[in-house]
Amino acid sequence: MTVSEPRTPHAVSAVTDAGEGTDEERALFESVIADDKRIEPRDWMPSAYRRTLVRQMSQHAHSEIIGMQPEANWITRAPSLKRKAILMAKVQDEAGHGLYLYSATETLGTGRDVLNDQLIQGKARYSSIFNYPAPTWADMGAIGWLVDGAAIVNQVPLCRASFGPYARAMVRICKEESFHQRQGFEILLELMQGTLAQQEMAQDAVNRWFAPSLMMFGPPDAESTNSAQSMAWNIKRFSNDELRQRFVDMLVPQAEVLGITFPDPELAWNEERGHYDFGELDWDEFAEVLAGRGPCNAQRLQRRRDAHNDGAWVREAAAAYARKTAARAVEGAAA
Ligand code: FAQ
Repeated sequence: MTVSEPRTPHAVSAVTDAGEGTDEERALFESVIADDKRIEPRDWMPSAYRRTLVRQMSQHAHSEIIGMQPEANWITRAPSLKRKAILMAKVQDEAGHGLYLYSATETLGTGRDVLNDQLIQGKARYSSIFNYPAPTWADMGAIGWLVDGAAIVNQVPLCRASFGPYARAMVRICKEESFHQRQGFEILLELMQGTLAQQEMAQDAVNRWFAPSLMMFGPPDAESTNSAQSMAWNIKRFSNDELRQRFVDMLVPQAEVLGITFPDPELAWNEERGHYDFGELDWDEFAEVLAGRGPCNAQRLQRRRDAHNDGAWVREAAAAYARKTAARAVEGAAA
């Protein structure tokens, strides 16, 4: 099997709890999945399918929102007006992605207030990658090229996810991520054509973001607890390791254009496999980051909590306005 072909999706049954729903509802759900069609919010679905979607989609939404922080820090320090405008547009796009994804998750019956509470109370996951620092301008290039690059490779197959609102949200998100990746590549290209100090700054940023960006695809397949079921439901189309391999194969020729190297002595073309081999990642580090002990976990969450608290007056004002408008409508109807 090549990595460009989806795996046969039905290694695990689509309906996991035979006690749920009527025979007809279960059969309809099974046939929609088997025919690779879309489940929509009003359709019957197994509660485990709903839970998995809420988990994955909300984690994804949280990642977009927390993911604004490393780059937002650089808006005031971007080296030119052009770079500032581009970076602002990108960070704004990430906020938009978070909003589409929270809205799509709400169609499954879990409100955004609940999801937001889970995030600020530290009970929800978001992507490991956003717990690393971005100390130099070159980090903006490395994030765009590597982080958005990994996001695209992971997310293009999600445009065909079996849940309609998620799949449709992903189409627009992926288009915007392609622009993000290119702007990151272009920042690095400019630095690599600059002074020695600029070249070193670009190389240093890539050295720091390379392995964490490969970890974005999740644990190795053997340790991926959710993959088999998510693939049976046509939510995931490729395994974590398949997508990681695809990403490495895509990056190496791009790195050659940039004149940048990766900090992996085992990275080499394997003629027999038709893919690049690469070294084992530090899965202990990944576990530490997931456990909340990465370099910036505490800082990222605190910043999100502060932003939420700072926004209290906006929520109160909006609620007061809604109450006033509703009361006026009642008065108007009575008059
Ligand atoms: N970080 O069984 P699997 C972006 C957890 S958006 C943290 O393999 P699954 C755009 C996983 O949740 C980036 N946790 O899980 C941007 C599970 O724990 P749970 C976000 C991770 O769901 C760019 C456990 O490990 N993208 O970058 C990670 O089948 C620049 C076992 O793992 C998405 O969310 C991780 N890296 O596969 C924004 C894409 N990996 O929940 C701003 C949608 C795994 O059972 C600036 N999500 N875990 O407690 C997915 O495709 C999947 O959820 C995976 C994980 C592939 C992330």
